[in-house]
Amino acid sequence: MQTESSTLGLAGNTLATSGSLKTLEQFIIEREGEAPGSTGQFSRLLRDIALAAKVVERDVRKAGLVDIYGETGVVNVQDEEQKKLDVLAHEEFVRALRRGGEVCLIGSEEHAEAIPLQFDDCQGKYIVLFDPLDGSSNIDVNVSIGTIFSIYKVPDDHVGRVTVEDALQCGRKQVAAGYVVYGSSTINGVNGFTLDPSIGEFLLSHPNIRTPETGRLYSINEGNYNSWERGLKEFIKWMQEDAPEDDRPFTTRYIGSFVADFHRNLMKGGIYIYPANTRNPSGKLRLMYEANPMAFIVEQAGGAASTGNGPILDVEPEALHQRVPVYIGSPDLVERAKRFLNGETS
Ligand code: FDP
Repeated sequence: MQTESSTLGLAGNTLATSGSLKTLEQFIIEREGEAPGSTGQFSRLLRDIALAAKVVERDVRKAGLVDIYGETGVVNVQDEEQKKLDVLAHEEFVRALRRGGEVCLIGSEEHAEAIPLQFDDCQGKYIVLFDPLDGSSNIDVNVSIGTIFSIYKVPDDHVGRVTVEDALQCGRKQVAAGYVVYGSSTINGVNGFTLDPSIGEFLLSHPNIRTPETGRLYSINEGNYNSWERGLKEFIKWMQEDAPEDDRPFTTRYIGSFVADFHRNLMKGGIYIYPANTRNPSGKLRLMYEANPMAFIVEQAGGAASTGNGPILDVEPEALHQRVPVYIGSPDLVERAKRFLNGETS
C-alpha cells in the first residue's frame, strides 16, 4: 500500500449504491499488499477510524431525537463551550483507537494534553491527532460538520516509550490525513469514500481527486473585516471586482465548518481563509489537527496551503493546540493571496 504517504477522505452519509464499487477495507488491503514489509497495523488503524466515523455519523443523525444536542456546561481547552456531541465524538474515537492497539498517543481538540494509551506490549507505531467534531457551532442546526484527523509515526527509537512531545511533529511528517463530513454532502480527499447506509460500508466513490488550479469561490468570515490586515482587504476587494474577462466577481460561500467549506472548495476550486486578525493574532484554526491534515490533503490533490508567509506543512509545532493563519485551496488563489499580503495589487 502507498499507505505511508497516502491521503484518505472518508465519506459522509450520502447514498452511493453500486455493487461494483470498492469498499474502504478492500482499498486499504490492496494498497497495503503493495507495500513491502507491511505488518497490517496501518490498515487496522484506518479501519478503526472508519468504524469510529460510522458511530459518530449515527450519533449525528439521531442527535435531534435523543438528548445529545446542546452544551455540556464545560468550557474546553480552546475556551469554547463544549457541546455534547463534541464529547461523544471524542470518546468514540478514543475508544476505537484504544481498542485497536495500533496507536500509542492521541491528541484531541477536546483534551488539554496528549493522551498516552497503555497497552500490554506498547508496540503501537502510530500517533493520531484529531478534531473529533469540527464546526461545532453548526451542530444544533443540521449543517454539515465533520472529523479531521492526522496520522504520524512514532519515531523508531521511541516505539514502546512514546512521550507527549512525540505528538509535536512537523506537518510534512504526516503519513496520512483525512476528514469525514457528516451531513448531506458527498466527500473527497485524494481518494473519496461515501458511506452507503444500506450496507454500512464506505465505498470508493471518487478516486484520485485533483483540485482545480483556480476557482471562483472564496470562504472567509467577513464579519471580521475590520480586524484584517490591509493586504487581505485588498485581496478580497480584488475578488469582488467586476472583471468579466477573468471571471470576476467571485462568489462567497462560508458555512463556518472548516471541514465542509474545505470539502466544497476542494471539489469546485476556490480558497478558504481564516486569517490572523487583531483579536486572534495567530488566527483561529489549530495547526496540529485542523490545518496540517487539510494542508496534507490539499497538497496531494494539487492544491496549496499557506500561513500567508509559507507552507503550513513547514510550520514547526510548539504546542498541541497552537493556532495558525490558514490560506488553503486552489494553488493559483493561494499564491495570489500571498502576493496581496506582500503588498502587490493583482
Ligand atoms: P467551530 O468554532 O464552530 O468549531 O474549528 C473552528 C471552526 O468552527 C471552523 O470549523 C470554522 O471554519 C471556524 O471555526 C468558524 O469560525 P468563525 O465563527 O469565527 O467564522
